[in-house]
Amino acid sequence: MGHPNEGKSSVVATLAEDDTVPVSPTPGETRQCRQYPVTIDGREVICFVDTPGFQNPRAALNWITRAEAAETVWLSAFVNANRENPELADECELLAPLADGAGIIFVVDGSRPVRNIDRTEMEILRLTGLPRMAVINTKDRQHGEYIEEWKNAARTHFNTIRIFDAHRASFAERMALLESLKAIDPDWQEALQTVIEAFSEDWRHRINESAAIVTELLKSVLTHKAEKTVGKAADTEEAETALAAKYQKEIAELEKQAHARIKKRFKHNIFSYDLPARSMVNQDLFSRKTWKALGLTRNQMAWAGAGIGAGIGAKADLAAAGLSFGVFTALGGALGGGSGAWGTRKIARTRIKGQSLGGIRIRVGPIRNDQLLYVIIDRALIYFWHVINWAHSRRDQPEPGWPENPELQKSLTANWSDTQRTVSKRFFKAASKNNPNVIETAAADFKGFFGGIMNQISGI
Ligand SMILES: Nc1nc2c(ncn2[C@@H]2O[C@H](COP(=O)(O)OP(=O)(O)OP(=O)(O)O)[C@@H](O)[C@H]2O)c(=O)[nH]1
Ligand SMILES: [Mg+2]
Repeated sequence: MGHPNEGKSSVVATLAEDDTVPVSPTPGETRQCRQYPVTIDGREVICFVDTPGFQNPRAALNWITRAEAAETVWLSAFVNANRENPELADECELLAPLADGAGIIFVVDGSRPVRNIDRTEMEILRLTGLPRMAVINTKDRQHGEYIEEWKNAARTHFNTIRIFDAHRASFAERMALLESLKAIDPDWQEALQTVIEAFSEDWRHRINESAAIVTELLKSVLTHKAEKTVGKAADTEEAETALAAKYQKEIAELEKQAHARIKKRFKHNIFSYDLPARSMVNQDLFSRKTWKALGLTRNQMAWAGAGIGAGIGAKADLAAAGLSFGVFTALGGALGGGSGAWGTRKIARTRIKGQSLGGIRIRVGPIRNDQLLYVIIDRALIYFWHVINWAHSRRDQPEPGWPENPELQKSLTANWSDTQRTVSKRFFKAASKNNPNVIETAAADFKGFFGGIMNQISGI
């Protein structure tokens, strides 16, 4: 509840994690009460009600003080008596949920001073006798200078006061708000404890599922390949380039799908962001800049580029493959002779010349180079951080420079300990083998480990 345009709907959207709640800069956006139930595992755990702003609090308070009814009794009397009264119809609409026993979260904008009209609204809410919390929401973060003034004004009217940034609240901050709601009234304790537990359990689930999504992504990347058969030796070079591009596009698509799944798991429908150009997450997965952003040295870069090639064919010659994505050129039956004989691209091409072949099979992937996998992991972690830190009330686009946390501007995997890397390496190695049991065990280990990392990220 609150005055128009203070951020009531934003608080509801953030707490209920519902990005369908209409939030807008136009005062009077919310004209009618609307319920936003939170359902976890098919069970409604709590229901938030978004209300319109007070329109005529003075007239309402006049009526109430004349009404001589005790506490909550006046609420239904007020609503019944004034529904048809145009002067108080809005107040009836917003007070109706209270007549049904709802608790109150009063939202004020801490970046503006307290006015008399606000005191009138607070007085009406005090007279309800219902459990009530004041939430000081600083719409303009540069101007939080009225927070103290608001605290003093709200103290006499509310059981508890919280400063809560509706557009930036993290999961922990949301839970802290519910915790203090819990403390207001003994009758609320048990119900709110259940709500907090349900939210926390669901949060843990989501993190586990996100870890599973990334594990699956890595598994797909580790086994992914693109293949093509060309008829003539002269066509191989062009086909190789096209195939390498196709392969990269497919890997990027796999990654995109995994990110979308994470976003969905955190109930984001409209949130879409473009990170600043310098963020590695925004780089093309295979670009030089991406490798560089990870802090690789030149050598490593060269090796990384060639490494992908190296993975492409067991015998690929690194020198020959150079910095391009190497391509394993398997020759058609006519050449035969076992793969060892024509392992490198160069040899393969020489041999192709002058031979009449049944067809040339070209394959890109599966990769053998861990660097790409670490890039994918880093990007997944950064993406995950964005998703969990974007409040459902926000309708704008992330500003340049976001995230502000410098820890997230660089590679996180680069700082992993040897032990942490070992789990990943074992998984990468296992995934390239053809033994499903080995793969599953290593994947489960990695998933567990990665869930822990995601948990840490969610606290950053
Ligand atoms: N920067 C910032 N803007 C906010 C915050 N909370 C609300 N706003 C903005 O303030 C405007 C009003 O927010 P709403 O949540 O729609 O406010 P309301 O109280 O529901 O408004 P009515 O329904 O019109 O009474 C919107 O443009 C929001 O984006 C906040 O925490 N930070
Ligand atoms: Mg609203």
